[in-house]
Amino acid sequence: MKEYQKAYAAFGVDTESAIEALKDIPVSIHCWQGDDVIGFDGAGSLSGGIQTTGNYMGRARNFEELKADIREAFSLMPGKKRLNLHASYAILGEDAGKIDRDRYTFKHFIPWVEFAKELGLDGIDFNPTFFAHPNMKDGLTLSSPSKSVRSFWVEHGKRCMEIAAELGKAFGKPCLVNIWIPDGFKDVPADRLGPRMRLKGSLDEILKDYDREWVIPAVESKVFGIGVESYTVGSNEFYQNYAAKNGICCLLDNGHYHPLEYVSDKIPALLAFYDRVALHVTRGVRWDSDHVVLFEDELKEIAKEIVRNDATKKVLIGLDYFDASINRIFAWVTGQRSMQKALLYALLLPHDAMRKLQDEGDFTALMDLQERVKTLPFGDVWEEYLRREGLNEDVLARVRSYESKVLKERV
Ligand code: RNT
Ligand code: ZN
Repeated sequence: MKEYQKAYAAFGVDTESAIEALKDIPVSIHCWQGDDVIGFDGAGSLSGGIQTTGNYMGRARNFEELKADIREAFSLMPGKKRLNLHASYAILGEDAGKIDRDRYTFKHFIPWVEFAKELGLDGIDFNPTFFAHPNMKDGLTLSSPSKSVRSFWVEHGKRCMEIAAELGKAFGKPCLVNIWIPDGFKDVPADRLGPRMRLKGSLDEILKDYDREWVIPAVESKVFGIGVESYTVGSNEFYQNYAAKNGICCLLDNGHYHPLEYVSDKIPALLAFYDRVALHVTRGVRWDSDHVVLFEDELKEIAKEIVRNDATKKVLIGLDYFDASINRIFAWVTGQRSMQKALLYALLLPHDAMRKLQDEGDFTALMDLQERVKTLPFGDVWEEYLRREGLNEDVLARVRSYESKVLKERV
């Protein structure tokens, strides 16, 4: 037995089974860290309640560059990976400039399927893109008072459900389709119910008829966004009730709540009612800042809730952050590795023993145990996991070399 194995065994924890379990938990990695959420379908810049900040060199400007960066970034990421795509990353080819988002089809995503298969990924998840588009009227999409604006976005939503069904079939694994809209108001609204009723109607239309075998629809709430500080149509209460009543999934983005509300606490609340809960793991700093995910306390708590509730198949883990102020590939890898670290950390805790102490009311011994396990040689297990995945901690050197060979040429 190695030293670290002995240290964990003293607490009844088997490091081998933790490492094995980690290899099997898929994490869906967002394509949009590579290009500051801009996409390929002509928007050119971001609008609608989200913002990337920073101007680091080397942003991927087209499919070829984004593929090259994903290849590089994913090669440095351990574990089971899915790719999370937005509709705005359609490969339109000769349809460019001729069709809009209400007419995208699976065809426009086949090159992504081929790429994901080449990388040996577990599947693709999908998102309609309800932002960065001229058909957002007064910042509204599915909740717009204009029938024609709403119809355009409803059609987009429907197309995305169809595309997702094909994506699911292509990998033999269901595809998560996450609906997030930026709709809201900067200042005091005159009507809070109207927009929500219109959103409800639009969602009903999008979800009227979809492939239940291959598509998992989810709705993502938000407390506020840049430029929509006073009111968000798709609030937490709205979507949680919508999801519950319509048998779909809630997606919790941990940057989308008041700073003292914790997604780690919301996961078990939802697991009491839902078969599945989807996540956008990010790191909020004051507002929904989408900072790179780091190995921090709340991330550990989130991972604990997934692991100790035996919910690694029920909680669909996706990442959602975008930092343009540092090397984007480093940002990508660091966030994904932090998620993996947190899951491993949680897999290495003596949950049964801790639960027993809680149930027995021995909170003194519980505090003792919770504090003692914090200084176990976690880093040694992590390194061993990386080694078995053919990796090591030397991400920065690889990234620096890619930067000077590839990214510096992008001017
Ligand atoms: C925005 C939401 C949403 C987006 C992505 C690009 O606040 O978090 O999930 O970040 O869809
Ligand atoms: Zn999100």
